[in-house]
Amino acid sequence: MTVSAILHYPDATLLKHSKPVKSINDDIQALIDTMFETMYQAPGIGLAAPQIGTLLRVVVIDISENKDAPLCLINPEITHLEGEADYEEGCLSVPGIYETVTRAERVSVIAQDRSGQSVKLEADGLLAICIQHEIDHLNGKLFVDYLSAMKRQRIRKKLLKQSRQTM
Ligand code: GNR
Ligand code: NI
Repeated sequence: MTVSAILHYPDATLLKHSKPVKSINDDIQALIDTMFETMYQAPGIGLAAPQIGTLLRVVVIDISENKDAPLCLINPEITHLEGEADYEEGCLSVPGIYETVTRAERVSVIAQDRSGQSVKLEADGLLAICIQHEIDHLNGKLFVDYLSAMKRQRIRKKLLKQSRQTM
């Protein structure tokens, strides 16, 4: 069992685009295990590989109360977006900051699961929000990118100050 350190905004790795997974080998299985461990320990409802410094298109999610519904999406792609929903979001890479973001209310997603099977998923509510948040991470985008430049700058300064204090 391995838990990784989670990178914090404005770490440059979080702004990079992740590469598709070509083959779901033992290294990818180990990455997925580490991602679940790291997410559950944090605790969070989702985690994308770039948050632990791996620029690959792998996402783990568990929005269940009892943390017994693990969902792993490899190379996820949104095929349909519908409606609009506001939700107060947080991010393990932007600790202590919560702001309202508007996203699609419903999404359809295609991906591979950890056994390499193609899966199609339709989601609404918190799961739809979380899927969009995690796929943004794979594209180097964070929820703070939806906020005003002024708010983002304030958050950036606050987190830079925090990281200096913990060095
Ligand atoms: O744990 C998390 N909670 C959360 C709450 C509202 C909207 C999105 C999220 S995802 C976040 C974990 C995380 O940072 N995933 O990338
Ligand atoms: Ni996040």
